[in-house]
Amino acid sequence: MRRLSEGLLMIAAALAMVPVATATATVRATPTNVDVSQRHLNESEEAIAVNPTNPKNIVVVTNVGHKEAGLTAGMFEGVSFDGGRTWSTKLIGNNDNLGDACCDPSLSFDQYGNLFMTYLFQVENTVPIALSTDGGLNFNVVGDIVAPPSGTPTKSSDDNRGLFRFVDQPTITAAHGEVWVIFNAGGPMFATGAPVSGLGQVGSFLVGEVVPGTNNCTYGDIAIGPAGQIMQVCTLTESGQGGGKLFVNIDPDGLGPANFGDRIFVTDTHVGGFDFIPPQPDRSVDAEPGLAWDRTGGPHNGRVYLIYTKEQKNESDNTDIYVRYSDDGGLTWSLGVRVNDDSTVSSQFLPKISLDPTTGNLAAVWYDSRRDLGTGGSGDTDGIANDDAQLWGAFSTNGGVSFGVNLQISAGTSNAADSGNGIDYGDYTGLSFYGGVAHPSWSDNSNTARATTLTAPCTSSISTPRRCRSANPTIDRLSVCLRRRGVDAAAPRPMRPAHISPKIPPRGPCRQR
Ligand SMILES: [Ca+2]
Ligand SMILES: [Ca+2]
Ligand SMILES: [Ca+2]
Ligand SMILES: [Ca+2]
Repeated sequence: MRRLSEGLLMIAAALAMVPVATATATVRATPTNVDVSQRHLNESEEAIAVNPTNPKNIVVVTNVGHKEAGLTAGMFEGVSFDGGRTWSTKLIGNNDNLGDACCDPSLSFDQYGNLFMTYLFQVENTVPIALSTDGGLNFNVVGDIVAPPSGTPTKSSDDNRGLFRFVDQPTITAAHGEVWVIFNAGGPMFATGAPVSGLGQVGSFLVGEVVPGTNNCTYGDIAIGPAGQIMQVCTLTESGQGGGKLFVNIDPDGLGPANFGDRIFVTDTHVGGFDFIPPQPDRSVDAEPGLAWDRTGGPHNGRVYLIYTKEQKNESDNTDIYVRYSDDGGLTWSLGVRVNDDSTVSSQFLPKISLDPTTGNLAAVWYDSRRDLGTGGSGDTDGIANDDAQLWGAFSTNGGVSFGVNLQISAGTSNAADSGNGIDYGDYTGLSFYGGVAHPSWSDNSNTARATTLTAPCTSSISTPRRCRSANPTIDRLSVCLRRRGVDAAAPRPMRPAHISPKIPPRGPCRQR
């Protein structure tokens, strides 16, 4: 987060165990939601990761509202060894061995069972890398990414202004014997990686490099391809409600000597860096692009997926979730496939995508206001349309060509403003898909004003139906079937000059993201 104030929704880390069926869709009931945090204060911005060497081992780390908790630093952590049914919880980064953690946790397990975490400090403009080799029970800092030595080539002379003046929005990804972290370094994106050869065997991080053409491009993700190549995505610009352009850059040899190449334009989103929508009225949203790269060796091996939010008409608040994919390493991209299958003009926002490394299937989750028409009922807390939300999700079993009937994952309906924390749900949700089970985590205040971290062991069986042949179609599902899935087929628009916005000033103890 970084642009942060206090409080939020209790995070319900919903572990959605969602085995993906292959036949006609059978959407089961909303999965059991598990309140991971069990705190009576706010959490936001959930990271979640499933251990591939023990899929019953799941870890959630979130922001907490510091002021309301009387804290100066710290994040919430939940660790499960029973597939998410029960959790041991504690605060970390509260001036313990992880230092003064502000926020913005990002987690990634690798194939050895290493759990990497990055986050932001309250004070220092460096980015810590922490490692756990016991399934999240204990972390130690194994790296602290600092500004490169003066004079380090950055490929693009315009991109090194204010380097490490602040740091924001770090993301970490580990796979294929590498671990990579990327973050906004006070203007441009800055990336570095380290080799990993086994449990606890992590080499030194590279000096790091500025990613070309990424000044004021942020809020993105980083992914590792089947050959060890690296892709980053970010969204221009850092601020404002208009514009919204997604770019990717590729480092073709990962830890090898080649640097990230020039940026590649993917699509317009109409979602600015701080785009205000009724269900996220205090914090606003960005397009929150995310990546997933298929390394399975299966039929779509090498395909890289990009999820993002698009506002249909700029400032209409009708945001939708789209996925595109590339089969040539990011040079060209498919048309966007709309993931949310509602027929409303409500907001869908803060998407997350995850690829099951055991199958290549995709899961996606997002907050969704489709059931808040302002007419009461379980989807509306206050008689006002499009200001309440639930967590919804969908699967794709055909390489992102289409997504299945959407599933309501959160049992309750949340109102972000009611949390009083100033940053609503924060800037992202969590999702980890492994072994046919998707584990989302999100902020939820459906039972209290504060936001708790929920997870939902989902045992629903859903698929990617192309036909309406359900045995027990509901009205909602019929409406899905009667509507053609939206395809974002608009031709790319000519690029406008990048609008360089003034930086968002610091707010509160944590600076703006
Ligand atoms: Ca390289
Ligand atoms: Ca907009
Ligand atoms: Ca919408
Ligand atoms: Ca409402």
